[in-house]
Amino acid sequence: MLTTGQPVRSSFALALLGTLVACRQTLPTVGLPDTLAAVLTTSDGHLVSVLVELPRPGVEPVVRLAPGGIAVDQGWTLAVLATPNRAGDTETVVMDLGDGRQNDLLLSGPTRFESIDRGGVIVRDDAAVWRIGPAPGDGAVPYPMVPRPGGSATHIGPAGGFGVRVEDGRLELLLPREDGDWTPVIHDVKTLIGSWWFVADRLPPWQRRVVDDRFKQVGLVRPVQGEVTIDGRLDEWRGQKSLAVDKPSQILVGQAGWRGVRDGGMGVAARRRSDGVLVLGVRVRDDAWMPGCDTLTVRLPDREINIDLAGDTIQLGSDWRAVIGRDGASERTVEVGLDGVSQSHGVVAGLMIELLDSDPGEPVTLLATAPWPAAVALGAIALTPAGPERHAPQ
Ligand SMILES: [Ca+2]
Ligand SMILES: [Ca+2]
Repeated sequence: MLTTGQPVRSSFALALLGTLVACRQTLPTVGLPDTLAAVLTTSDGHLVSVLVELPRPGVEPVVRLAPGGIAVDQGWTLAVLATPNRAGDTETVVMDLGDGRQNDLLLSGPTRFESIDRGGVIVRDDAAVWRIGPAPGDGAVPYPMVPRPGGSATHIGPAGGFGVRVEDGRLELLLPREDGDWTPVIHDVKTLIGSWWFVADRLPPWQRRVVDDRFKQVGLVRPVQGEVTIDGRLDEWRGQKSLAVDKPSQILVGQAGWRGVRDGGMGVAARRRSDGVLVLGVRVRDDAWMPGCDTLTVRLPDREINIDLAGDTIQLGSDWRAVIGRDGASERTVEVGLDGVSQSHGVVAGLMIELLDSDPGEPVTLLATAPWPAAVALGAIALTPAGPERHAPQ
């Protein structure tokens, strides 16, 4: 139940094989899936959807997350939103994002989500297994076959060997070139509801829009050890890799009005000084500066600061300070010193950096390093080579 689209791809593989035999060519890589979509539940029971651009050797995987369950496969996309209410019931919305059909249903009593396929979502309650489709007004229909919950799924592509599984609370991928080694990508996972492999460039335009509108990239700011003077000048950061925030998948609000990297974008890096202070170095690019509106926000789970990019120095208490410099007309250089902020496994938990770009007569654009604070923890394993330390299962 966990793989769909196999017949399509298998017949494609057969057709491709026929062509190869006839032409005596080597196997091309065109047509191999380059993206994984998965819907999963987290350890705290939330439905979360993930897109992973398959990691290549030496290149970090790009992980994008969306709240709720969104199944994306070559040719169809289905969304499931499930909200438990106080009575212990679950308000469920199943949407076919291709034709706009939407089915709202209240599922009474404890409900477990088992899988998603083109026809809808499969759920289980105390009594039975049910299918809920996207047609408005349709109820839950008894589902004859009991799907296997979670576990691993393997996709037979033209080269074979793709796999996805949940192991010890981690979503892991198997890729053909990795000699049987599973790559962990997401942390804090309870169950795998469904997974699909596809070629992103071959998505129809409407599906591409769904992907770009709903799935947002998770980026981690990883501090390195080093000294830095908080003066708004980024000279000493030269040579340090920064996290670029300048792509549509990093725009949380106002994607339609964003006109590219010159309109608004930033690069973020971090250092941990020997005195323990965490320093962020941020280079912001904008085509029009709006005093009081263009704002850099540093967000941590228990605190946030808003930095007006038209200012020069902002002191917040005795422990946090920001200094803003200028580099030509279109760039601001910001250094932010944060005392008392800890990190583990090379990552500051829940750290998000946002840029609010406001231009005269235009709607605002909000770019961010991650879609929501908890997403940083979920995606942390993908972006730190060793991943968080995990205890053996009890
Ligand atoms: Ca400096
Ligand atoms: Ca702008």
